[in-house]
Amino acid sequence: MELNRASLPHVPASSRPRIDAPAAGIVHLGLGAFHRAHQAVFTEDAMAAAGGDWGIVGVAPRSPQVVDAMRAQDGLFSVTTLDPAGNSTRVVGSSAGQMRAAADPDAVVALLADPAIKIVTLTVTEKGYKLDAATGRLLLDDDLRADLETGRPPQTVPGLLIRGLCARRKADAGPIALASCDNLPANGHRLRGLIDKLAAATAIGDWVRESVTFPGSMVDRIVPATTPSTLAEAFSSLGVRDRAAVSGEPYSAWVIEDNFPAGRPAWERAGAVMTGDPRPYERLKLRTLNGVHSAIAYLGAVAGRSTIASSLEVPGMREVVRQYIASDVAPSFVPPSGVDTIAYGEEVLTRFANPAIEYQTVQVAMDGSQKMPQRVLQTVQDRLAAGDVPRWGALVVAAWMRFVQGVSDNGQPLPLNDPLADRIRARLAAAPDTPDGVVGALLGLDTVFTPALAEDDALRAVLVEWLTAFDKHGVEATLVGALS
Ligand code: CS2
Repeated sequence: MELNRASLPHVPASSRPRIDAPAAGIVHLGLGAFHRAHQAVFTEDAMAAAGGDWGIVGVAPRSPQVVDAMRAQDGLFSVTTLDPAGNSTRVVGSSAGQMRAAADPDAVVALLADPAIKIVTLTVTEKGYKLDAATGRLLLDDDLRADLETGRPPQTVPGLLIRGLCARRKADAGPIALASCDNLPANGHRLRGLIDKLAAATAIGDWVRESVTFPGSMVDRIVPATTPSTLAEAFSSLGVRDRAAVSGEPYSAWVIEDNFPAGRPAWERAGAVMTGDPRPYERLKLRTLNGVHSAIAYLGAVAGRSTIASSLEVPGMREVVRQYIASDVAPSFVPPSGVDTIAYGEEVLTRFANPAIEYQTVQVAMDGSQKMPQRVLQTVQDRLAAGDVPRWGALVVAAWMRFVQGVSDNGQPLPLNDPLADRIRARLAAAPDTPDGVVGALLGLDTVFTPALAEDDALRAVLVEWLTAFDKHGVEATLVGALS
């Protein structure tokens, strides 16, 4: 039997949705596993506690699979919490429709112009914003230009949003909040910056200033990609088949800037923190959790490990990561009041070590050119500006430089899944195959490294030292040797 509204009586009562089919109030762009295990759950709990028409219409940019699966299941899907003390599975009932942006962009634009829709949330990954990762400035590439300058159905996220906002203004459908839930620094400000810039080229600049807000947020939950074992676990808990099942760790957090001009779900009733300024939390999370995640992913993948938890078992790994947090991450910013970055880092390591979560190193490693700036390079830059050469931060940068060369220490291929893959490969191919050549080639990626980093001789020298050690001894022996 398949999961759908008709089969719900067969699902254990404690796993059934907490609300009935809600009317739509939110459009979510990026219907991936993270959204389903995070915003969809918070929003269901908020509606269960305080009501409201905040059903979510989920828009998948491309992939038809999740849309087809959810449609066949009346929008229902389950989330299994992977807890070493015992898993639990619940069916989430906050969906109010599914769409595919690529197949039907006009329907998405029409929805953005519907007065019932009051919020757009986004999880479109770092690269979806078309920003220069090093500076945060808009990158007007060919795709985005075509969205803006031709009448073609929009194919980029900024193009879709601008088209939707123009339609909304024309329909006089009222104010709306666009809330980025991606791991970008000051994500609300970045989204506002890019929409302002694009809106200025249309006639809606004034309307956007008056009617559109860009609440920022810090989102946090480790949600591995769905695998056959996720589906099997959902089936055994629910007794019905769920093709859209996801799983996640027990921990879940959302800190959101409270700036929703047309109202919002009572997310605080679901455990979210509503605040005037989420940026201190974003910085803490990006530099500590995500920075350390990327560090473990690159070092672990090169050392031949497939998951984050197993990478933590590489000799020297935990200690090196602790040194990175204590010596480079913690001194690089002021944490939110009451938070100790080193203690937060320890909690993060415990979360990463959860044996039930098989988070692949290559999943975290992908899109490094888009992730490294806010996760690691800003930490490095702040340490350099304070007069220190961040040895451990440089180790993480060197690990990325080692990873993008494409072969692990045991000779296995490492996938370079990155929007800059061609540029990275071309630069490496044109440079001498020496640590010095590799460092020089990659520091020349100007949308990754700011001039302050690319031109820093002390940093360059430490990067060359680490790469030399990786080449000579491999990652494992380098980590152990570095601690002695
Ligand atoms: C991870 C994040 O894949 C990645 O890049 O670092 O998705 C991470 O799991 C989440 O940000 C945790 O909140």
